[in-house]
Amino acid sequence: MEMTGAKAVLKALENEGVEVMFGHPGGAILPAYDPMIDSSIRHMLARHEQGAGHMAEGYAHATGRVGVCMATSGPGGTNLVTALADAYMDSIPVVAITGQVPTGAVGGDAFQEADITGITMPITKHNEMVTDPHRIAGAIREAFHIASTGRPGPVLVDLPKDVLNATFDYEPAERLQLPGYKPTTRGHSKMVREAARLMRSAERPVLYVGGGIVKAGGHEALRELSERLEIPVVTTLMARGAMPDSHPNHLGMPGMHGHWTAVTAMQKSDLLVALGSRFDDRVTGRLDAFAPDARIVHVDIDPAEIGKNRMVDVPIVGDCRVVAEQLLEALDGERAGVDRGPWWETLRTWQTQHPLRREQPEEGPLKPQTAIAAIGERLNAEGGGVVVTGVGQHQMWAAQLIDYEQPRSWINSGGLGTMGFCVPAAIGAKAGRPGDRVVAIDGDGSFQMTLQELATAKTENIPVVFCVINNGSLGMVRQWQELFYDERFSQIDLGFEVPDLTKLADAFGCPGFRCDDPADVAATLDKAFAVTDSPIIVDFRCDITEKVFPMVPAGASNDDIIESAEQWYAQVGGGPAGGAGEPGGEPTRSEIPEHLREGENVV
Ligand SMILES: Cc1ncc(C[n+]2csc(CCOP(=O)(O)OP(=O)(O)O)c2C)c(N)n1
Repeated sequence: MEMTGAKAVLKALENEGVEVMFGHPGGAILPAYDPMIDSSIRHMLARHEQGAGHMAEGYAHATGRVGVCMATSGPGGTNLVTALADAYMDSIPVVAITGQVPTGAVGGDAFQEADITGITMPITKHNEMVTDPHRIAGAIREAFHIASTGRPGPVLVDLPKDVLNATFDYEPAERLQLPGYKPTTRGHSKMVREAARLMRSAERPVLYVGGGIVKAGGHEALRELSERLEIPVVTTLMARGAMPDSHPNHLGMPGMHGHWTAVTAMQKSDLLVALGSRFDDRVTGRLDAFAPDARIVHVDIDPAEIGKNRMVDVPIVGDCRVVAEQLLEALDGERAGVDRGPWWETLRTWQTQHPLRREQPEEGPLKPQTAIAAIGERLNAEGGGVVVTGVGQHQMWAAQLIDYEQPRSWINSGGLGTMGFCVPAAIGAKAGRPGDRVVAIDGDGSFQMTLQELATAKTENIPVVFCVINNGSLGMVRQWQELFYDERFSQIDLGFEVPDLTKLADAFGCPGFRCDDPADVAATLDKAFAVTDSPIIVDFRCDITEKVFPMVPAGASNDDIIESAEQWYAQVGGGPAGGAGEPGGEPTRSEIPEHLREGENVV
């Protein structure tokens, strides 16, 4: 069939089952925006390409399908870069389509030319500039296949304008031409048997579960493994929801701001079964002091992950669901292993001795933890939904304090830690799951990085509840400056008033509410959740001085986990100089002991 390259792009996307995509037009991609008018695909017009990229991520994360974003050449493509890097770090399947200057102009510094395949080489799973229209269908087919199979990730297809404009005889891509690309999904049976043997015989095992289990749809097999072998589970920041928080075998989140019991169970374990987790430094703390007595079984679809950070005893390359099912099979009919009673007794004791702590004085100020926990309770009271966050303290509290019962009910930027992720990702999540409640919990700093996408939410009719945990500051940076920089607060004040979030809501045509009194939180959420036909903003004005605990200082060992400000100051001496809402004053702390100092690590 005769058609233009641009039409072929839309046709190829339709053939992949794309229903919605996110983008922003411009000169080089203009030809592809024309046939969109006649296409079944809904295009949502983002206000900034970074927003379009995060929307595609939010959509992919919430649905498990590939998210699609589109941008023009040059600045359009470079604006996508942060979102692509984010998707790469968190293994999110995204296909990005970019326009490019005509092939004859490539390399000549033409207007809006940028070498986007070169720029995104290290942050995409694969990318390609298509120089022949006959290749369009195949390139797009392969992009979807590569993005969604094996370890998922972003793929970029760059389309020069003359290729989009060319008329040619279109044929759909029948066969994939990827001879070298064959992800291994089944684990090696000998390794699986060996892993099963260790899992039966370990005295203090822990299932250390990462985002890979969610991507593989392995949550049911995980639960069965844990129940059958009585092995406790920890779920990383990327895996929240993979094991229900209400399940008694679930110890919560490990890592820098993880539950004390989850962190310590890993430290003291004699066997860690890592399922789709990557021994990230936020989980391991100082690597050479991490889980010193543990043998390691590491299951990952990406062979490059295995042994990357920690020596492995039993490496298993494969899909987490498939391997978990293989493990169940291997364990079938076997005698129960050792008595796990003493291990569970220890864990239960720790759980009672080391609960997450939070306090809320009746008279205020409103604690951010109070607002966040209330949002979670409100959401779970109506049967759950999807929580999306920005990056900072609010993200950690939302991971700690909200119960996640389902996979894909928690979306955040874990690997790259991208402020500005929340607003657009929440829009994408809601676009993919219009029947589910989507609540965005953002920091005032993160919110201000992409708040222009509220316009997209409004005009595309995406009713997300945007809760801003407004502490007037870059809270997480403030926390580090308080703890590690002698309370020398540098460049963290945002102020509570600029922008005035209720007026901002008004400007975007959304309802906006403010709440700064703990007594009003429930009523404010009732009002906010009653709005289902518009995006809505809630400005929770919170105590600026709160800190996220537990905390393993960056570069410290997990054995040095700190549970409260009191414990921190008892160890390092002194106390916080400023009162509530009053940063500053004379630093009173003595030198921080070396093992608790901030390492060469990032906030
Ligand atoms: C794009 C980007 N720039 C800078 C940072 C470093 N950073 C991490 S947390 C944080 C502060 C976040 O402030 P806010 O969004 O208000 O959340 P809070 O910590 O107050 O909850 C900063 C600046 C980052 N993660 N991402």
